[in-house]
Amino acid sequence: MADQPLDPAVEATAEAIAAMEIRGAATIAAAAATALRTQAVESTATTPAAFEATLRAAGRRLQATRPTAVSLPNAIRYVLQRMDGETVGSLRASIIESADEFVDRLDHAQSDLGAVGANRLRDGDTVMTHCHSTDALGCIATAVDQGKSISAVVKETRPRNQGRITARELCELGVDVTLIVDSAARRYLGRVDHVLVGADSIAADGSVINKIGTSGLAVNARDRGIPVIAAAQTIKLHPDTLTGHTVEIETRDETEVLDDECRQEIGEITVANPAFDVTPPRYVDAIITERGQFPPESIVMLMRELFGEHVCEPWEEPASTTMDSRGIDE
Ligand code: RI2
Repeated sequence: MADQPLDPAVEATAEAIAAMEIRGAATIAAAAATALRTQAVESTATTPAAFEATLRAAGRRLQATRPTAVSLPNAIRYVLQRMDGETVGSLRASIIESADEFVDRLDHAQSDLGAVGANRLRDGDTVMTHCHSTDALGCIATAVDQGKSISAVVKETRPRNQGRITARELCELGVDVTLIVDSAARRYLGRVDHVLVGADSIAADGSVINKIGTSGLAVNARDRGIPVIAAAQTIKLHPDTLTGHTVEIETRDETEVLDDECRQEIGEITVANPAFDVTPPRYVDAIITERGQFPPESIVMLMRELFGEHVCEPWEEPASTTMDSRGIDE
């Protein structure tokens, strides 16, 4: 069966995710689902098998862009698992419907999660944030909507400084913001009531995989007696960890840390740029999801309920590609 070309929108989305022009776990998930939808709408495949193969190829292209945020494969799984039909038209309709449904569920999940998270925030509280998380900001936005006065100490979050995005968005909400460099965090922990972070993946043991620097912040917060909350929609739950797999930590280009000119001035060194780290569950007080608040150790119950025992990878080619599921030779 000849490969159908991927739609340019899929390629453009994949490149934008890899370059972090599209970033943030939930935003990446929505972009991937939307790209699959576009692939379905624009596909020129004339047989059901060719259409399915192209959608799977699009899924693989999108999935290969960033390895740590499980919202990406979870989004692709949601859409491709629901690809169903006997004709190209009905297959296309099933992808459009499931992609739209996925994006709609994301929006609802974030607002439901925000309502749960806001319950933890009291009028007059100060929150310390790390990186930029739409789920974490959703909690603060809801608390502000409820009339609570919230202040924030916002970590800059080297090397890409996503804390500045957080500072700007919190400012727009009317939150009083103090921006600090990452190394000032311990000094300011004594002035905050909560550490509130997002997540790129949650493992079955309750570990929180989030932007590099989260684990050190959580250890310091525990030492100071400040509760650590991770805001994470259930698309951040990593099903592979139910069967013993670990979460791959993305390593990004060293030029994010040091430009070529600086590097040449310093001399021959190794520059390491891991994008994420793992915070063990003992440093996390609560994981906030759209299904409620969970102690990290009990998140595995929710994962089993949502994913069951068997997690499929619908972007992979079936074992035999010489004949499609209707028994038609390709
Ligand atoms: P939301 C981001 O990763 C941050 O680590 C953030 O905590 C996480 O995604 C979750 O984002 P990156 O894409 O889904 O900036 O809460 O590397 O927006």
